[in-house]
Amino acid sequence: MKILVTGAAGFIGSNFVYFMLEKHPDYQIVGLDLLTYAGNLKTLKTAMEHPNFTFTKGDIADRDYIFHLFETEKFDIVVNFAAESHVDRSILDPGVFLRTNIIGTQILMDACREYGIERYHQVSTDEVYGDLPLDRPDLFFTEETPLHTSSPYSAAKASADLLVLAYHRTFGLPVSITRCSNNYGPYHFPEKLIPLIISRALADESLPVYGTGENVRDWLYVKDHCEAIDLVIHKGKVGEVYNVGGHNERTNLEVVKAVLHELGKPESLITYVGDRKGHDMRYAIDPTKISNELGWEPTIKFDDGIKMTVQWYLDNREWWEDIINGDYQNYYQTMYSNRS
Ligand code: NAD
Ligand code: TDX
Repeated sequence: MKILVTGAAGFIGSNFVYFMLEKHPDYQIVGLDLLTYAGNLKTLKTAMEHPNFTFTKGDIADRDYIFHLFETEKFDIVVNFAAESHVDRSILDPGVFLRTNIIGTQILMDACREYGIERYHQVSTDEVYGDLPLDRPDLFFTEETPLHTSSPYSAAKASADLLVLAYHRTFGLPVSITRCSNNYGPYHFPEKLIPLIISRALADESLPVYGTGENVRDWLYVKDHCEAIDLVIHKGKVGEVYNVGGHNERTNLEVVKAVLHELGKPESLITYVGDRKGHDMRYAIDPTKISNELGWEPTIKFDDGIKMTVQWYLDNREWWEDIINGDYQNYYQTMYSNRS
């Protein structure tokens, strides 16, 4: 079995590569990544030493490159993680989100049609459903919840989902989609909430919490997400969407405080800053379908996962210090100055 993993040098893609190399020692894995600001080859250093892993640098929105790769490699399964993934960046500059997240998806699926595959899997997000009100804890996103996006990022992801389902219905492409809640764990880029808080708290710097910090996210340890995708690509029904989440809802303030507690840092570092435009209030996944049909259950509780994550960042300082000492400084200035 030969699997193409796009976005392999990013957070979830790299975790998936390591997960699959261990779980399926007989599979060939080809990791593809454009190595944008979010892609980091150091993340794949150990995978590169594995005889069943190869890496190729390239752009999923480059049709000639993708078609040539598919013609040469003859993949059985394609799992598409490649994306522009940060909501705040999509508010500053939406264009690249449409190109990578929508056109890139189309080009990958065109190559699948041309050269044949057993399964095209799209890694999507709970953000395609929009948000839920804080005062209705009884409401959850199901696979039937209408798409109702808030940011250019989520609009691009939802557009891609529609295209994936259209390629199934119109061309019979064997597709599947997972829509997962917020992930956390090793190799999470420090622009995102949890690694940002860890790296800044360790330097005793202020911790920017948007608005009141009451927004709720449904956190899932990244390995549980990888397990869900592995199940869906092998046992999930073609043409279906599966929600993935572990009923781990936390307010942003609770998350920040949990990280501070693990690090032994004071809550006085918390600084309330101007809110994100269009900021979604609450995400909460109903994972009944994947649980009933495929037997998937999350294995890592949030309290354990956050301990493991903090420990990983303490043990792997070089990985994130290299990032935050580079262009990231300019990013932080642009994103967070004038935010009060
Ligand atoms: P990430 O930003 O860490 O990684 C994305 C990777 O894609 C990077 O390595 C980047 O270099 C690569 N990439 C970007 N544009 C590319 C292009 N044109 N061609 C090839 N590679 C390109 O993101 P992530 O958090 O790992 O997210 C991976 C996927 O999972 C995304 O599709 C995202 O929408 C989805 N998702 C993420 C979360 C989350 O909490 N992080 C939750 C649900 C779904
Ligand atoms: O500095 C910050 N302060 C803050 O309060 C940052 C970076 C975030 N936040 C808030 C915004 C969100 O309510 O924390 C919450 C989490 O923010 P992010 O880490 O940016 O994640 P989110 O916007 O929820 O999106 C994530 O989950 C769904 C991923 O980045 C997406 O790719 C995925 O689809």
